[in-house]
Amino acid sequence: MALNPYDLYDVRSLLTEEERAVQDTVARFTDERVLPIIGECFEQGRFPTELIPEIASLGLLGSSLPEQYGCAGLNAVSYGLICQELERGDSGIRSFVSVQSSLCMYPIYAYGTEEQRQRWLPGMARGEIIGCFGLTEPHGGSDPANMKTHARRDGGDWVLNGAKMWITNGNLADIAIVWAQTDDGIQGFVVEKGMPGFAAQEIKHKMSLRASVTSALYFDNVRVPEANRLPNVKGLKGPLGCLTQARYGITWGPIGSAIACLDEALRYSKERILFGRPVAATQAAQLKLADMARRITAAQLISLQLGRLKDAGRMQPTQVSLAKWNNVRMAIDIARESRDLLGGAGITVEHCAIRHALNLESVITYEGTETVHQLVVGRELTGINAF
Ligand code: TGC
Ligand code: FAD
Repeated sequence: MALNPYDLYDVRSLLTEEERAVQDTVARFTDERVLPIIGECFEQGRFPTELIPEIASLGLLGSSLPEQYGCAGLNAVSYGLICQELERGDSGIRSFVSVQSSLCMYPIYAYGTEEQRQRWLPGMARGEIIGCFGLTEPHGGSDPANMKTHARRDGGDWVLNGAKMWITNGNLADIAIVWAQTDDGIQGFVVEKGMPGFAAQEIKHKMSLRASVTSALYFDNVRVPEANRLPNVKGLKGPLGCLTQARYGITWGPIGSAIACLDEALRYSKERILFGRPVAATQAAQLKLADMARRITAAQLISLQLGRLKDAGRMQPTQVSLAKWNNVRMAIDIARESRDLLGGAGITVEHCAIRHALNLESVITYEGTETVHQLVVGRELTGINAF
């Protein structure tokens, strides 16, 4: 029996029935709703907000959180499959879901009070309240410990000053999870759109993640009530704990981009006749295609095992770093190689390879650059901190 070229090790057979159903549902959404419009959205530099209600009704926002907050209560592997199928469409759609789920709903759930959970999570699951996550600052995102944004206690309120840079969903968001230095260490605050002194400015002229909103956030004496402080975490481990959740999903997402690019390269190279035979009949093309399948297979197995560890409560941040590094590197290399196999046709948005390759330039940078993750693994091996 012929093997599935996008799943040579039949990783799907390791999934439960529920996990397969989740994957199929999101795959259908990507095929029917994302792929027909995404090239144009990328060209126009537009995030398709019209998809938000459907994304929400499929249960993709905060999908791992409990049902009592209006969420789907799915396991980590299902969340990974959601990321994979969305990113097969575009990294911008997966980014939207990652930020809402892992970087905004998760900290409210994990670090917030019951009142805060009830106040925000059900509306966020319905897609009626959109969040963004402000950690990175203009002077250097890799080193968030050097945070300049600060919050000063003033009576019953906090007064925030500072700026955040490169914030996904910034101009779409109704609330921002903002991390700020205080006299008592780094703390998280829920800043609401419209609070005086809070402004978001969209970053234009991007060549990557064009179907995603990216913004700078500014805080000029923004008065935030104590009720909007997330009380159950202090220190850098607060935002880093959210990053572990989001990075986990990002290990799966680029598998989707890579599968889309392999699919396109396979189809194109079988149809394109050069020197009297299909490009796919040449040894050079087959080496490239085989290498793509090899790397996708390894990435699928890494993410599935990572997901099983997460569901068993045994996943370690270093394991996430290794997977994020490996899988994004795998996908960006495959996207570039696929673009090459398409020749000149590969430079237009009618084909997906260049769009994925350009998007992955952001994915390899955000949520910890490739270098940051390599150094995390190096520190684990040697016991020496090289940052
Ligand atoms: P260190 O000072 O040693 O540790 C501080 C505390 O944090 C704990 N910790 C973690 N907790 C959970 N998850 C992790 N991954 C953690 N890493 C560390 C640690 O145990 C400690 O706790 P405690 O109790 O002892 O205080 O910090 P470090 O030396 O490990 O960190 C250095 C470094 C470089 C790894 C870290 O600063 C880092 O990861 N930098 C990269 C920053 C980054 O990734 N920013 C991403 C911004 S958000 C984003 O990009 C969203 S894009 C989303 C999209 O569109 O999809
Ligand atoms: P820098 O930290 O200045 O890094 C510059 C270079 O130095 C990199 O190559 C890096 O690998 C290298 N480097 C860093 N440390 C070392 C070292 N010790 N040794 C050797 N080399 C090193 N942030 C948010 O908070 N929220 C968001 O929603 C968000 N969304 C984003 C969306 C997009 C499209 C992009 C591009 C970024 C987003 N980010 C977000 C920011 C992202 O997390 C940062 O860009 C990333 O953490 C890197 O920070 P930086 O851009 O300041 O680069």
